[in-house]
Amino acid sequence: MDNMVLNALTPDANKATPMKIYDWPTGPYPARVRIALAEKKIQSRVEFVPVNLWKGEHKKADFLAKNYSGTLPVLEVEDGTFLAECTAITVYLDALEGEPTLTGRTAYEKGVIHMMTKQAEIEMLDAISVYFHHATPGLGPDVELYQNREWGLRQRDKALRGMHYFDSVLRKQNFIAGEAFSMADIAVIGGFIFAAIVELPIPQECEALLAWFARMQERPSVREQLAIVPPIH
Ligand code: GTS
Repeated sequence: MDNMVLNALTPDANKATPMKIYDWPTGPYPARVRIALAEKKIQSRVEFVPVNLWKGEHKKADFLAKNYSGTLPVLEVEDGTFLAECTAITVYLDALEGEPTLTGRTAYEKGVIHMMTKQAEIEMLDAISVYFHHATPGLGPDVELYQNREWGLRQRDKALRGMHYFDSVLRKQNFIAGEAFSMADIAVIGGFIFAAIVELPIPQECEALLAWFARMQERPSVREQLAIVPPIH
């Protein structure tokens, strides 16, 4: 095969399209992926594409073609296919390269981290998100086409119970999913970020949870992300 044909067939690393992350930089869910990228030190492999939530760009047809659910973040991998959902994106990024491992090494670690990440979403982060969209002005009348204040307030209370649950977890172990930092810690940090945005204070009696969050802020990945969101109280 002559060189010209060979060159046409061989992927050129310098010409490879970088991965893209469609997100909104200060958003609590995008923060999860940004923290994961910083932990893995692979931010330079990614180009960030802003999608303006406040203008409802995530509900427009061209974005829905990337993610049916119309939520951020979305990862576009080098071959042009899309991955939505923070957990799925983090699993993908974690498998690429680098330390620390965020999604576990053994079968048991992987299972526990997945479970605790899901609980962080159900019991805290997603509940705060529902509170934001239903019981506050949320993204504004053009985007929030249906609101149910009662449902939002119930979810706020659920999130407060979730904070007590994670406090009880952290009274027995140093990290959300055991004795190592993981994707589950990042999901609860997302909850703290959303709590700050909606001005929902973490109950002072959740001492283990607050002490854990102070430890989390010693990590550069977390500090850098918190620097661009409202102060956490
Ligand atoms: N389960 C999804 C995930 O884990 O990725 C939830 C993603 C999500 O709700 N993202 C927010 C969103 O798109 C972004 S942000 O609020 O954190 O900035 N919200 C817009 C909407 O209309 O729900």
